[in-house]
Amino acid sequence: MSLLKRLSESPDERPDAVRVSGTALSGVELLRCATAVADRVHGLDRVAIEATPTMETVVGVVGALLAGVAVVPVPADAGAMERAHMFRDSGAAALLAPKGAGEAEGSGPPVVPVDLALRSDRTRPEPDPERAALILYTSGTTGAPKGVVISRRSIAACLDALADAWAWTPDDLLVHGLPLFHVHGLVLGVLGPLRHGSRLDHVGRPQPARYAAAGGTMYFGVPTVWSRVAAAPESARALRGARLLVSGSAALPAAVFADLAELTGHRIVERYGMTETLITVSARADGPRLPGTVGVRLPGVRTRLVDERGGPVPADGEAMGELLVAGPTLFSGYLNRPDADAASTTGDGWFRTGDVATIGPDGSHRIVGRASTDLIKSGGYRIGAGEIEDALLAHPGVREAAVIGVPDPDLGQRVTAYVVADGVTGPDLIEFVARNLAVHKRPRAVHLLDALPRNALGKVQKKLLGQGARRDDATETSH
Ligand code: MCA
Ligand code: AMP
Repeated sequence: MSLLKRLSESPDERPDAVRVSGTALSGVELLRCATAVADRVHGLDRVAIEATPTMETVVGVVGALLAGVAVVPVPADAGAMERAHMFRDSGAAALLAPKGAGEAEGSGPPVVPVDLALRSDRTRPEPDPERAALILYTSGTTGAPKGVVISRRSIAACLDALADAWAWTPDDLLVHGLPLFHVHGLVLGVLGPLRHGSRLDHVGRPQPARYAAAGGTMYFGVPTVWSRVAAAPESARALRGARLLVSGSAALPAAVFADLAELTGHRIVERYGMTETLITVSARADGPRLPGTVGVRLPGVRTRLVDERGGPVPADGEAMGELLVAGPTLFSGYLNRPDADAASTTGDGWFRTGDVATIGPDGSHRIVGRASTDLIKSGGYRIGAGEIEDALLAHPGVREAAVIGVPDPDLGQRVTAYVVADGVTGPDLIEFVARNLAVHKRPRAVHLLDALPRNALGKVQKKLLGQGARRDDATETSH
């Protein structure tokens, strides 16, 4: 079966089958357009793509997938350091970018333009399902982001399991505005509709008014998006006609769940996953949806809890343990990082999520927190404290840096930096990180200290940050 089953086998003739930031194509035309890209990249191993929220990104990704070429999405707001790392580490042979966009400065691979005016009707055999479909860069607690290699088979397994859980059919119109460089927006939000044959309206940015105007049956958002929808009652009420509202990528606050239930008439469906595992647990369209729980295992997925020594923790709904997952949706490994592969798996097929959870006797999962405070979730983005600390330390004025996530009503957590520095201001450092990494990874607040709190062994005591003396006032950004 083709990865993009419906698109490849019975493409939608409706002229607005796929709409991205206002540009619409029928499935038939999308397939022909993407085939022209496939003709250009066929034979390559991997290509990078400028993952802007545009039709060109969708066409480029689909074209590469048709040709069996793995795609490395480059975040639209990625800075110089991050781009250089992704190009070097992935070894991408080409960079797909909208025709006429011109390459951003820096020495990336040769640009292959995606031209929406080109068409091709060539057909090619379905690539081996074990081949890599995507390499997604994602943060760990330390160091530069790692490339998560995701096979075509894993994506197909995840999307089919979600179709079962959410009763996702060609009659649906999926609406969202999530970034196209992560699992949520790209795999679920683009490849999902193309596999299952539903229409897609990607509204560019996940703004409440745009969601309201789109008239979808199914909506995706991260908790920050849903909290903003709940704060815009008129837009929220416009979602009453939908079939399913889905939240994921971070914990949905119970108050947002309750507000949305009142305004939209929908109990939001929560689901849980990771870049490395894709989506593994979800509330079902035909099942209970309880605030604070993320639902039950998807078909084919196994989960269990372990204590700090790897011993079993009972699934009694009370006992907490680290959540391990196994099954057909798991990634193939980290690119060039056998050390990270070994550290993240048990050796017998279980992936260590690093999330602390409970599992009830009814199979319902509750995510309680993370084992490490060094992975921050802000606006649904996963941000490694170590990566931001390294970026801050690359500034010549910075002597020491420690980064934590501070609770934030809008973003879930707010990236907050504590630095010891000379002759540099908080805004300088925020700008420095935004330019070198990605805008969404920038600290939202920088506190300048005389020294970082350390224990007798010299290790920074992050728990004390925020409580200690400050050398001067914090710099808070407007967000
Ligand atoms: C502010 N801006 C700046 C700066 N400061 N630009 C440059 N330099 C600066 N110093 C500008 C930005 O360019 C942008 O402008 C504007 O400020 C807002 O940016 P930001 O604050 O980053 O955005 P936000 O509005 O706060 O974003 C909230 C959001 C976003 C829309 C919810 O966080 C988001 O899209 N999150 C989704 C994350 C996601 O998809 N995660 C899935 C991964 P302008 O507005 O003009 O552009 S998880 C996953 O895939 C798993 C498997 C799962 O479970 O789903
Ligand atoms: P990422 O790889 O960016 O998708 O981040 C994965 C992490 O997001 C997980 O390890 C969880 O910590 C978090 N996450 C995803 N979905 C949920 C959810 N529904 N509730 C709580 N945390 C979530």
